[in-house]
Amino acid sequence: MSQEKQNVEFKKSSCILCSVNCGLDIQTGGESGRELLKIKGDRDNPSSQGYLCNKAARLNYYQMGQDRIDTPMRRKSDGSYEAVSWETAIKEVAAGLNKVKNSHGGDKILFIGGGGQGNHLGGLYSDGLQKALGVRYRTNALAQEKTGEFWVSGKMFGGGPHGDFEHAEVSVFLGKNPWQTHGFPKTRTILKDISRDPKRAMIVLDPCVTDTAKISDYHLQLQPGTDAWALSAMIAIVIQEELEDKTFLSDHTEGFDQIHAYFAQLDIAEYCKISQLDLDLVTRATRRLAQAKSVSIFEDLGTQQNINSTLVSYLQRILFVITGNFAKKGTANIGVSLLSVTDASKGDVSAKSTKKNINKKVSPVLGSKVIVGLLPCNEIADEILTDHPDRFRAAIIESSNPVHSYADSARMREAMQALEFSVVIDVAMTETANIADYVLPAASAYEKHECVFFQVDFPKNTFQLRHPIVDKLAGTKIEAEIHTLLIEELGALKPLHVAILRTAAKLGRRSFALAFTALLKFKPELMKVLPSLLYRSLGQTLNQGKSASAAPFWALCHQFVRKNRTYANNAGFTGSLWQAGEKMFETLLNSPSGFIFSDSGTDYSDTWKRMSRADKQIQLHLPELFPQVCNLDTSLLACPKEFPLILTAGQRRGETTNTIIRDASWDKKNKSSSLYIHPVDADKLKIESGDQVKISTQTGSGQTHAFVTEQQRPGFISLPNGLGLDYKNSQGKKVHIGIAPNELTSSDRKDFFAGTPWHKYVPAKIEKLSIA
Ligand SMILES: Nc1nc2c(c(=O)[nH]1)N[C@H]1C(S)=C(S)[C@@H](COP(=O)(O)OP(=O)(O)OC[C@H]3O[C@@H](n4cnc5c(=O)[nH]c(N)nc54)[C@H](O)[C@@H]3O)O[C@H]1N2
Ligand SMILES: Nc1nc2c(c(=O)[nH]1)N[C@H]1C(S)=C(S)[C@@H](COP(=O)(O)OP(=O)(O)OC[C@H]3O[C@@H](n4cnc5c(=O)[nH]c(N)nc54)[C@H](O)[C@@H]3O)O[C@H]1N2
Ligand code: SF4
Ligand SMILES: [Mo]
Repeated sequence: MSQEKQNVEFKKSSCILCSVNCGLDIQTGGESGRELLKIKGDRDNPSSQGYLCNKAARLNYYQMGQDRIDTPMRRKSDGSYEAVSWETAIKEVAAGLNKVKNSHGGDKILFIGGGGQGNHLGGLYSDGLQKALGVRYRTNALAQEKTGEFWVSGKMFGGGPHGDFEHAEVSVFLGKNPWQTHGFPKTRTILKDISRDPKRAMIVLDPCVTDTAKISDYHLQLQPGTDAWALSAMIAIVIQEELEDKTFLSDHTEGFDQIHAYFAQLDIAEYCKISQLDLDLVTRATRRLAQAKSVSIFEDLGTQQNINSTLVSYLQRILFVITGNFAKKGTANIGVSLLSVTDASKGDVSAKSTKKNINKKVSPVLGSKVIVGLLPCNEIADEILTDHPDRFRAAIIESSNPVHSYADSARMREAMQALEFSVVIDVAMTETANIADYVLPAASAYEKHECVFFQVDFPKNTFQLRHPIVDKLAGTKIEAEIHTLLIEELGALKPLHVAILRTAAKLGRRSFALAFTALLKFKPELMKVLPSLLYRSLGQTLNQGKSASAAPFWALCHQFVRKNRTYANNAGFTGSLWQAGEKMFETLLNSPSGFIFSDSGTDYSDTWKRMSRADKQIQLHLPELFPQVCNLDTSLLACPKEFPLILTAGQRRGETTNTIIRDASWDKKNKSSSLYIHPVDADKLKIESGDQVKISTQTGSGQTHAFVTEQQRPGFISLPNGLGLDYKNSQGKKVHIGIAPNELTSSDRKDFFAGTPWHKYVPAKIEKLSIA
């Protein structure tokens, strides 16, 4: 048998390329033993049940990427990097951060990131590092898409409800192309089911004829940026035709009277005209929705990164609430999580400080809203590039590539350079790493225990603690170890306390629990670095220390059982609180395909209990937003004369994966980087598919090839997300393919409320380049 064959084995893991994290069965091996050779869907995964999409097959380009880093690096004064030992790197990074803390305060250190689509475990540990440093401000990608939605959901429901597309009679996709971008388990299977079933319907609001729109029943192919008008018209149709659910409204909502008068007099035909939609089509779609037993709506980047994004989040919720689509099967319900992603990134912004800005939860320089603990990420450069005394002086960046993913890359590079200190923790030499003072190499998602905290389903919620399936790339460390080393170097975790708990852990879990409780009572400040304390102590007893990084789940499982005893019981975690918590923790450790940790049974009305609002009444009138709803401003839609086209800077396509897979060697014909343009615009500019074009915006310009397609709308062009990376391909050659979308975007085109950017509405022009 060849060496290669001997190394071959299938192991359970999951895909890290989008938020649904399909379970995978992966055959590992190859020369190094560290390759992901064959990738299948894992039927044992309780959430994805064997489902996967085309992108998972490319994960080896992530795992074996030539850009992987295998040693800590320090930047020299000439901008190049030198390898340094881990010992040196930890000492110098801790000293660099401490220096900023001592001279300007820990609140001048910004934390960016926290695990992207697939790796949230490091986030638990970085939380300890932040607390040890007194970091107060954080941001990550959620704060350029979902913060407006989170704010509205919080105000209206006191919780974050999600649609149930598997059971909904009518599914609505609003600026969302789930066929390509997923967003809920087994997406394509469910979309196919809906489209085949004559009793169900799909409504899509999208300017493009996407793969989702193609299989929909009602495609409202609106003018870009006009969703607020289209949704207002739909609400007005419900109200003017008296299709609202009156019983639901009187039993469960407040504020209907306050919004009723406005929609009752709204000129529906005029609003449809602004959206360039056929009144009859909008009316039919709205009646179908209003008369359905259950409706679920999914909004995503098409509206969240567009004009009026927070207002659209509000309007779509008004639409499903007035039609009674909440807390029932097939409608919006509130799931439970072991730890929510937003809890994990909330931070303690409002704690203790006497400073005015901090108490009001606003950003230090611009005074922008901090929503779910996150600063608007497109304003980060503006929070740094100023002489304001409260500007950020340092940044810790983990599993995020802000120089590529935040608005106006040139300004983000300038901001990075203006910092007194920066450190990037990543698997690859990214555009952001390439400009940091120190780069610390992390083990990949397949080389360590990992998990995600996206658990939004109802009635069952699953959790998967993935196990490492290949050896670590030599020279890398897992995030748990990196953060713990930094915390120890900062003196926030003492060997004595670790030693006490280690001894107790050897005597068994009960003894550990007693010692742990006693120690925390005596030294409450250890709460700040709890994950690292558990990692160093209890962790050493988990699978002979090989599963040490899973130790914080011991506390999380016990906490979950205490707070949600019935749900845990339904999922099989029975007995005393202690027994149920232990059982859950053991199951978590030993279920590499994942397990169901919470089951609400069949009673969807449990969603009411999960609303944090004491009165359990949905708020339909939000005084912060309703005046703007009544005064929608068409002047926002205008483009400057010299930039007459509207660009989507960052469309998801079948091939794109944010910047997680950097090496696009699988794309032999370089199809993924093209600029999509409608034949009407292409004819005017004499452009044919394959022609090189230059695209310019008010911020920057770039070159790529065109692809002429009827999928676009006239006047509306698109570039893919995640392209324009500088990477080494599998042959070790330096490559740059396509345009980095944020070379073309600006940080001042943003939502008035949440600061989310208008990346889907960038005024642009294109020219055909003559072939040299
Ligand atoms: N293949 C693939 N899938 C992914 C990702 C990936 O990189 N590649 N990334 C993941 C991530 S991080 C995210 S956040 C999600 C995003 O998932 P989506 O939001 O579905 O992705 P996009 O393609 O960016 O935008 C969705 C749609 O918005 C439409 N749109 C543009 N302008 C407007 C408008 O004015 N109004 C309306 N109604 N629609 C408009 C576009 O035509 C597009 O079809 O995808 C996830 N899934
Ligand atoms: N113009 C424009 N800009 C956009 C968008 C758009 O549509 N248009 N979309 C936005 C959206 S929705 C999103 S979600 C963001 C995404 O942007 P970011 O949040 O910046 O992240 P990703 O591109 O997903 O890259 C994830 C990073 O994690 C690293 N990584 C992977 N695995 C590990 C690991 O195990 N450990 C560590 N430490 N690092 C790891 C990868 O190398 C990469 O650098 O981009 C946003 N930016
Ligand atoms: S990219 Fe595809 S395989 Fe991977 S998690 Fe998303 S849907 Fe599943
Ligand atoms: Mo995203």
